[in-house]
Amino acid sequence: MITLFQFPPAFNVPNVSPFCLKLETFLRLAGLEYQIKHVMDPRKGPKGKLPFITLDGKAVADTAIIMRTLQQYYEFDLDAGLDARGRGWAVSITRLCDEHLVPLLVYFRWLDEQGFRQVKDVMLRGVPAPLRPAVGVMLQRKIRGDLKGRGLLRHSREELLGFARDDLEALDGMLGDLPYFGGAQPCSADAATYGVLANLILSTLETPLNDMARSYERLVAYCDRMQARVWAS
Ligand SMILES: N[C@@H](CCC(=O)N[C@@H](CS)C(=O)NCC(=O)O)C(=O)O
Repeated sequence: MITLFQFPPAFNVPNVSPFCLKLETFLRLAGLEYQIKHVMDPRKGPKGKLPFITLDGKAVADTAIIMRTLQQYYEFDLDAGLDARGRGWAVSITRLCDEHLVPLLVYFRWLDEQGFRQVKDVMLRGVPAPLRPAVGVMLQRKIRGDLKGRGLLRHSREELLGFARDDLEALDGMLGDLPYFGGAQPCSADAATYGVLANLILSTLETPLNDMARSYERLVAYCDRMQARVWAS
């Protein structure tokens, strides 16, 4: 039995965390049964991050490792329909989302004033109200450290938006007129792209990055298509 430990839904998307949404989308695409346990504190995970799963009682962390573990355990391959080039694209698209576009999303949620105003109460709802301002500052300090470590905070807000535009242009171009990043059928990269794009396009959050993502008509249509296919029930 798979138990998925993740944040609860918020902002009109099944998960406010692109990584949690990526993994649950993968589970649904694979047709695997799972139960969910909501957690608000990533430090409860074996690697200090969410999501993580338990598979027959054993904890596994990190979406890439979880996806690989499940594919080996249940003997399937979500990318079976892809040739070597397609597999290469799938890894590249996933890395673009996980390692670049998601950190930009984090910046515009947590460190940019407009985003932080909207996320702080929702994301800190598990924290007693009097402690929320101090915990908010603590989280912002941690996130600033993480994004500084990635080199992102050496750039101005406008330059970060420029990087985000490059990422969205790349995704829009790679999708082209295909229904999914996997082609006629979704592949593993669709889990990663939906995880972050739904959080930019379908989420009720208003940030300059969310606005920018919503200006890509094909990506908006893609999110609607994925939502109808994977999340309708
Ligand atoms: N590489 C990890 C990233 C997971 C991740 O960064 N999760 C975020 C939530 S979206 C988290 O738990 N952050 C807490 C932290 O970094 O301390 C994966 O693919 O699962």
